[in-house]
Amino acid sequence: MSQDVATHCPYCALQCGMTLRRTDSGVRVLPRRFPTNRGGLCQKGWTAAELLDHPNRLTTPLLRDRPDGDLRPASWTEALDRVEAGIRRVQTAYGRDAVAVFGGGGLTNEKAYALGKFARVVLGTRNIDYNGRFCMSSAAAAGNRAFGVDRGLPFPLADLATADTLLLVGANVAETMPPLVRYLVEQRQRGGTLIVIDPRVTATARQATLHLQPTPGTDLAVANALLHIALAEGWLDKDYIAARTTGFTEVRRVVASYWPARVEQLSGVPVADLEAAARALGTAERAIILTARGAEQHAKGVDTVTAFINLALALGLPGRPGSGYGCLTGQGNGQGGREHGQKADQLPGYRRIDDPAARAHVAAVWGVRPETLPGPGLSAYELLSALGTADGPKALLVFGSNPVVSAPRAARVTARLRALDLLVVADFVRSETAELADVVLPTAQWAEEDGTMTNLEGRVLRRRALRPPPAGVRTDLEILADLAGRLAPVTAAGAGLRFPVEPREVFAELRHASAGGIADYAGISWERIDAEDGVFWPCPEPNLPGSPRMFTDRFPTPDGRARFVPVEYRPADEEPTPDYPLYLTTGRVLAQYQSGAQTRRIAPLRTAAPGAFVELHPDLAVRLGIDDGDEVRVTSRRGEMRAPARLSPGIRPDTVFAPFHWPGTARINSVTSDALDPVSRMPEFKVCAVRVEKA
Ligand SMILES: Nc1nc2c(c(=O)[nH]1)N[C@H]1C(S)=C(S)[C@@H](COP(=O)(O)OP(=O)(O)OC[C@H]3O[C@@H](n4cnc5c(=O)[nH]c(N)nc54)[C@H](O)[C@@H]3O)O[C@H]1N2
Ligand SMILES: Nc1nc2c(c(=O)[nH]1)N[C@H]1C(S)=C(S)[C@@H](COP(=O)(O)OP(=O)(O)OC[C@H]3O[C@@H](n4cnc5c(=O)[nH]c(N)nc54)[C@H](O)[C@@H]3O)O[C@H]1N2
Ligand code: SF4
Ligand SMILES: [Mo]
Repeated sequence: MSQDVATHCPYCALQCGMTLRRTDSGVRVLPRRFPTNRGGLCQKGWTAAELLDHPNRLTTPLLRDRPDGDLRPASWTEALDRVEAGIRRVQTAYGRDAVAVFGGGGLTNEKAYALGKFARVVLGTRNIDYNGRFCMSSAAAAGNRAFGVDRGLPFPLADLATADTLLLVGANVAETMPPLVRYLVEQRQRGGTLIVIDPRVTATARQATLHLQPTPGTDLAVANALLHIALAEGWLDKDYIAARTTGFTEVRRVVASYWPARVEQLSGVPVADLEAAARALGTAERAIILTARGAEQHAKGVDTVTAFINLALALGLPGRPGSGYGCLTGQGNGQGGREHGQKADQLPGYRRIDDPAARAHVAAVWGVRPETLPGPGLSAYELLSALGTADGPKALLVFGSNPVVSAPRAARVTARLRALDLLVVADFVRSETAELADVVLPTAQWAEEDGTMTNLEGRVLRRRALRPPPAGVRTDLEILADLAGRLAPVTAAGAGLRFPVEPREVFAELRHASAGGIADYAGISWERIDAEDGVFWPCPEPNLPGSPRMFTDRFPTPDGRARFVPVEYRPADEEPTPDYPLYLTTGRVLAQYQSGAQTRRIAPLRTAAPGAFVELHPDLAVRLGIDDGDEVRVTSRRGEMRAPARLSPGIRPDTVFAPFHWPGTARINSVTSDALDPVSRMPEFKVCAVRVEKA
């Protein structure tokens, strides 16, 4: 006997279509054709079901009785009693903002929405933020500034294959979104040019027609140089600039000083390569520029993305067929997770929490008075580093993140988590963050609940349940409803608050809450998603099509035009010194996902990627007396990590690289910088100064 359900992978933003098959011997993954993955899956997708019945799976709440004691199994009543009492105690002693919430971009739209609502109307706290701050916040801020909207790709993924020139900046899609590679192959088979900008010869860079290899943190200068050259050569789209944009004069003035020889000095990219890249972009009929974390996770990430958007606008790309700028979003619901209210400054529908009209609209949907809604709270890293301090939050509820491994300057974050009066973690495994918790609440996995996700194209799609959660496990929506039932009567809003546990009901409410907002889901229904292979937002009316292609005739800014913003290069927050002479950059490998809480538990993935490593150039290794496989220590001003050396001639000799998927002594986030972008508050994960030595 078997039963099938058509759903999507639990991991990244590509949200590959898959079929889950339930048989007597367990759950199997089968590939499924969907417009994005066209039947492809990566190794993480193939093995995703292994966590469903894994021995590490949590099926009972866990409680810690004494700060130095161990976690022990407990009943739900006991666990929720503890959470309720802890929250009340903290609120009474320190006020409502002292209870904070940390969410995740892997949560469904329904859960992200419910979590934001829970924080604002049940807890009454301004302090809610999420791991998306570590992920796409710089591209989001730059997109809002230039286009008046932030949607990862403003066009369907399939457009990539038709671009004459495709530029990938800091994106290693061959490892982070493998099924996407087929579009790159198709693009080159049609005679297209693929340009990759990355300090390493990655699996993606190996496929490129042209690879630019800058020092980490210099992409902004590279982008300004590309625009400088395009301007000098007369490749700009003057009509487009005149008709569809504002602010070009100032950008032209700024890029005038980014002549290629100067940018070669700044970035290490040869003049000839800058010229070749500018020519390929400037003379293409159709060109697409994409950024990902390599360009964005910097203390100047917003300005770096802006520099690439300026280039795209000057070439007249956004809104033209087969052309444009886009950001490759990261987590499964990286896009939707930032639209529905788990960000410190946001209300559902991508509304701003400091906008009186937005507050009035959302308050009406929630049945509360607008003045009871808190204002903007702390951003993710600022929130984590304030925990347990005199003015900071004393209690934290975590849903869908593992900051002990993934936050920058993680030793400090871990110390802050330990200083809390109450740490509650909802998860399905004992993540490194759950290990520190006072209360762990076992929650359902992706194959056990319905919901919607919004993929990297802004396409809202359906996650479908194959089976109910195992006995003892509750869904995140049930947990929030349980807590709301216990705590809501003490809020100003009283008992009239609704916290449905049925995802479909939550989605119906989300549609109302988002109506009229930037990310308008009002016209999207689950039935439509099923019938249309997903619906692209904005979609304000049930009888209107969604919006696969944006900006075709106007931008959602007050005057309908896109905005150029002049941006100047500045060095990384921490440049190498004699004591810390090397650049460190960080990122991902194919077989592990994020903090690794899920994928480190899956045997084939553990075999494929058993542990951290430090990638360094053979010339550098000789200088440091390091052989391939030697245990090395990487030290920054904040801390150290150890892992085996992996020699690679493909990395710059002034730069080392480590993946961030592992905890303990192999945790690279013990080393990374906590410098933040002034606009997005994105941490500078992608560059800091380190020393490397044989351990
Ligand atoms: N296998 C796997 N896939 C994933 C994930 C995962 O954890 N594992 N996570 C998902 C998520 S949430 C995200 S956000 C995406 C991330 O997807 P990507 O952005 O593709 O992943 P990263 O490896 O973080 O960074 C990409 C590249 O940036 C380069 N880089 C480092 N510094 C710089 C720089 O200063 N400039 C430039 N131009 N490049 C630089 C790195 O060498 C790296 O190859 O992946 C998603 N997919
Ligand atoms: N050095 C360095 N650090 C980085 C990055 C980098 O490039 N370099 N990248 C950053 C980026 S882009 C990101 S996105 C972050 C991600 O880092 P994290 O936020 O730590 O992401 P995950 O490892 O996916 O953590 C998700 C946790 O929630 C659990 N979980 C999954 N789904 C659900 C759910 O539906 N409900 C609940 N309650 N729990 C769930 C999982 O088991 C896991 O423990 O890391 C950031 N950290
Ligand atoms: S590319 Fe992303 S969505 Fe597709 S199977 Fe791999 S992890 Fe899953
Ligand atoms: Mo991410």
